[in-house]
Amino acid sequence: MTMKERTLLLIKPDAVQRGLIGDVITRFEHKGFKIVGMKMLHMGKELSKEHYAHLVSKPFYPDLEKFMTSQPIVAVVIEGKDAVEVTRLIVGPTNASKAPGGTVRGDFSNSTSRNVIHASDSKETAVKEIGRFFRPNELFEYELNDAFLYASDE
Ligand code: IDP
Ligand code: MG
Repeated sequence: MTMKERTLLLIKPDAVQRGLIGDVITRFEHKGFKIVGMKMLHMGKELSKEHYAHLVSKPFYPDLEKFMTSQPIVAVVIEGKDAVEVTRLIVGPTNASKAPGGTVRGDFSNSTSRNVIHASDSKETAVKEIGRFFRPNELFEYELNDAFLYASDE
């Protein structure tokens, strides 16, 4: 069943440092998703431990936390048809070295740990993760339309 959904993206420090914020967001706009929330923030250690709770016991966690808290990130909520599943397809597999061309990770990274972007992995996770990064009044309801293209310049 197709559904209007929201999901969370995090543009990771490597992408921010490399000047890829716009390129990454463009992929989702061109696919037809609507941006309904967006902010730059510094992820603290506590937030990292909460966000990556499923990975805290892994040997690579200390490096992941150091990386994710090292520089600002950009959090984006997008909305559209089957947003969670379709977004994961656009993002590509975790190991960017193996990610197909055409995916964000396949096109912009060659690393598992510095893989440009996070995307929620299920509808339930998406709801939790959006609530972790955004207050309700930081998310917006609006219609996309082309009326501005016809605005009078007089
Ligand atoms: P995902 O980002 O594709 O959902 P997760 O398994 O949830 O993948 O892992 C979260 C993040 O942790 C990855 O995007 C990557 O940055 C990092 N990570 C996952 N597995 C490894 C690993 O084996 N080595 C180093 N970093 C990893
Ligand atoms: Mg994940």
